[in-house]
Amino acid sequence: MDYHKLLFIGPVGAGKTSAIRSICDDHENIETEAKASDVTGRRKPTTTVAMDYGCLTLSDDEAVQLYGTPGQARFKFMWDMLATNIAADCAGIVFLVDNTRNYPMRDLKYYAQEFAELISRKPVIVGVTRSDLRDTPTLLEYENTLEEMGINARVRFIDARKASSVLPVVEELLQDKVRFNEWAELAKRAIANDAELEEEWVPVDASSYEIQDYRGEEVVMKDSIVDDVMNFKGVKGAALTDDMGDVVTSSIESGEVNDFVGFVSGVVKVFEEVSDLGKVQSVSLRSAKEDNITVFLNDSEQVLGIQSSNRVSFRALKQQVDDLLQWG
Ligand SMILES: Nc1nc2c(ncn2[C@@H]2O[C@H](COP(=O)(O)OP(=O)(O)OP(=O)(O)O)[C@@H](O)[C@H]2O)c(=O)[nH]1
Ligand SMILES: [Mg+2]
Repeated sequence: MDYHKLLFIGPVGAGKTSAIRSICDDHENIETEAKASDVTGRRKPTTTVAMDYGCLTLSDDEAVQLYGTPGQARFKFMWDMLATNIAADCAGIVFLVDNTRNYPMRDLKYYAQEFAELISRKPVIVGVTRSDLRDTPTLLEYENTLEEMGINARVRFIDARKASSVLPVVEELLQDKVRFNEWAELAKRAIANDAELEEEWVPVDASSYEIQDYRGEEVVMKDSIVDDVMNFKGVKGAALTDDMGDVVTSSIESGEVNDFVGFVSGVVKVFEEVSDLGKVQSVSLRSAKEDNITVFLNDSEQVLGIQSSNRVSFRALKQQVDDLLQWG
């Protein structure tokens, strides 16, 4: 049997697990799903903690092994393991992006950077999911962003729940690399399977699948964001302040650090006025020896300060906070 590998990457909830489940043999994939105990759970009941695996048999002597990454940055150790080891010899990458997230282009850039080495030497198709719920950004915007990043990838809208939508992407990535050529037959069977899958996966409690579509409204941080942030690896404390710099809630013991977080909100307003750099989203004080302090500002003029170990990457922290802000 000749095996070909494909790797599915992309942000939380983009549909990596769903896509692998939809096309693998008998939908018998291996998932390492955990009940999403954090804010992800408000959007979907489970999240991948290690990896997804499924096998798609093409013929008696060829099969495709489908690997999926966890989307959450706190399971990042698996990204390396998949990209440099388990799926380093993959035939291509399916890069899924969720069109309903607040900043899909930011997601695209973030995961493109994290998987840059693999992306530079493999064919990539960007599959934009949930376009039935939100049709912007357009494919052209994705194409332009990819071009700016110097990434040569095709972009398609896909529905990760449906084999009939995922299979053409698999075909596009593999057609030159496999002997198998009965894709049309496979697609026909897939359409039949889609109906089966829909029956199988009707959620019992439909409300848990409800999607809060972000359409540019203001994001308001809840007090509980402090507890949520404390679950991030390497975070030692968090403080939420109002636009006057008064602490609303904090898990940071040092009064000076709390004051500093509040102080930043005032300074940033002045900074935005005198510079023409536009809106400041975060300010980070990085230390070579001690903890870092990062202050995130949002449109509601609340301020979230995070004290974290200097080993925590700012980019990973920012991505996690972004995840919280759109689901919190
Ligand atoms: N409406 C709609 N829902 C979709 C589409 N694609 C996927 N979904 C849903 O989006 C959710 C995706 O969840 P998962 O497949 O667990 O996402 P994931 O990328 O594996 O997420 P993590 O493992 O947490 O990183 C599921 O509830 C799917 O049913 C789409 O095109 N439209
Ligand atoms: Mg998953």
